[in-house]
Amino acid sequence: MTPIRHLILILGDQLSTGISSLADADPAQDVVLMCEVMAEATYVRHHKQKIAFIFSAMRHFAEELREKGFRVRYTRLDDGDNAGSFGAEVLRAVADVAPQTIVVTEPGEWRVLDDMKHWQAELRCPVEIRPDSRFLCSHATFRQWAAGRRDFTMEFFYREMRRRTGLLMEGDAPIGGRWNFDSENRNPARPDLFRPQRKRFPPDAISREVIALVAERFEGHIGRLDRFGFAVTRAQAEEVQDAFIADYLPHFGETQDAMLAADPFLNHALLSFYINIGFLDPLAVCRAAEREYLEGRAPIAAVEGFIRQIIGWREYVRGVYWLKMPGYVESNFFGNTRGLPGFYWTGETDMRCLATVIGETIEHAYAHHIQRLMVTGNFALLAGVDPYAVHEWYLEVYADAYEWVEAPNVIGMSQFADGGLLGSKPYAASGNYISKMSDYCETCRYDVRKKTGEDACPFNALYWDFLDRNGAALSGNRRLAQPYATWQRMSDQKRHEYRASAQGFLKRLDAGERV
Ligand code: FAD
Ligand code: DLZ
Ligand code: SF4
Repeated sequence: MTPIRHLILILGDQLSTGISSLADADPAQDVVLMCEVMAEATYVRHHKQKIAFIFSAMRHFAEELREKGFRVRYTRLDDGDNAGSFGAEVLRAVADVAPQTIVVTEPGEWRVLDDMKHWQAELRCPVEIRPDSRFLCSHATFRQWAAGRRDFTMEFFYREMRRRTGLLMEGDAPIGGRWNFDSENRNPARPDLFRPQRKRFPPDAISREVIALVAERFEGHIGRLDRFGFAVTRAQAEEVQDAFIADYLPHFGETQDAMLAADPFLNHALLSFYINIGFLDPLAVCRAAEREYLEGRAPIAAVEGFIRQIIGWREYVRGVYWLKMPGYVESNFFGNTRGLPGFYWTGETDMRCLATVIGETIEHAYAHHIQRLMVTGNFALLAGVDPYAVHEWYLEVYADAYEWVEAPNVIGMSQFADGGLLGSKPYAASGNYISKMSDYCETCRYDVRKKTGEDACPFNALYWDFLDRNGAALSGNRRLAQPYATWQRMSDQKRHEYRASAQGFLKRLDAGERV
């Protein structure tokens, strides 16, 4: 038998045939290794649907590689000799296959890269870790962009990315004369009975087998499995992309910040799962969106808004993650210590907004951006929850969550725990914002118009208490000058009522009472 040249390790979020670890792969000389391992499924207790989605997608991808002629060594979670972690599985494979070199594309999470860096010495086999070329901005380019810069504003990074990709550009100038059309987006919630239903894929035999495995092995994890409808092959993910481009993209911006109890998805793309796992290429998705504008089928505001999320925010948060890790996830600007309220695991709260978003999260392993930011994130921020606990929750419950993208969004954008690297002010808001952008308040047991007292929307007093509590850290922030001036203008009595109302609520929360 010819000796094995490369043992190519492909991780669960590297399911792209164009991935750098496969760039020079030769089925005659190389072996691909894929493994379902307990360490990855439990380092945080991922949502059941997330585990099922990743395992099913991995199994389908292994089939795709086999059809291309590759030898794939695939370890299932329930294989008797499964060694339980990436390192231990690679060790087992090296002993069996004796490759000349182990080849892997750099992982998306710092903890995995840190572990991999020891493999060469531990396994006594050369390990080649290749850059992940699926991202448009390399670590070096981001470091260069960030070097010496005090203002990390995403908008400036985004403009660079527009220039580099040529997306929506006319020479050096942005198409339409502006870089950003956000002012034309973001309308409040409006039901649209004609919005097409989202595509769901009934589980095939592979998914059914995986779902049964997950139900048995991960019973205590959050989430329902009976609603599983994820695309689990590249072809299915492309169907989701095509449906988004045709049916939802033209209205993308309009409802970007809206929330409706009867419609968890509105015009959102539902593509993050597939882009993050490697089924869809981010640049190709953006080119497809750009084509819709160029051929007159979608307005510039919608297409620019969508492209900005991908070549702007997505690339930017990855850059920040690798620039600031390993310390970043420990950031705690406000020194918050409260535990995450129990209702984050059950949705059992009288606050309709939180009950709805958490309920949808349990059902779909998905919530859209503004739900994550302004409902679950906003509440945790106002209540003073330890940002690390908030970070772990987000990493567990969303099927698109990997630390490189989740942590900057949670620690930075949502919890302001990095002290303002990502955002110039905290995304803190009273019930008024949620009331304006959603229909949740209409059926809530709390009254959004009441400011204090037992029946008042808890977000109202918590908002002022948050500003008051963190005055030393925030009152110098120019973007908060107006709310601080309003707080100062209030009578002592009014301020006392807000504080007492917030403290009463937090006391009930800490005592485990239903709130
Ligand atoms: P759309 O709203 O339709 O946006 C289109 C695409 O743009 C997304 O598919 C995604 O690829 C990209 N995108 C949009 N916003 C962001 C962003 N802020 N950061 C990175 N990419 C973005 N996104 C994740 O992929 N994984 C996470 O774990 C994650 N955690 C988040 C936690 C919080 C607190 C917040 C506020 C945001 C988080 N996001 C995360 C970003 C965003 O909410 C999701 O990307 C989006 O909801 C995915 O759904 P969609 O595909 O329907 O996105
Ligand atoms: C998230 C996840 C889970 C739940 N399980 C696996 C697994 O068993 N095998 C695997 O290769 N990848 C898994 N993943 C994705 C990894 O956690 C991800 O590749 C790393 O965190 C690096 O981003
Ligand atoms: Fe949420 Fe307050 Fe509205 Fe109730 S009234 S849904 S708690 S914002």
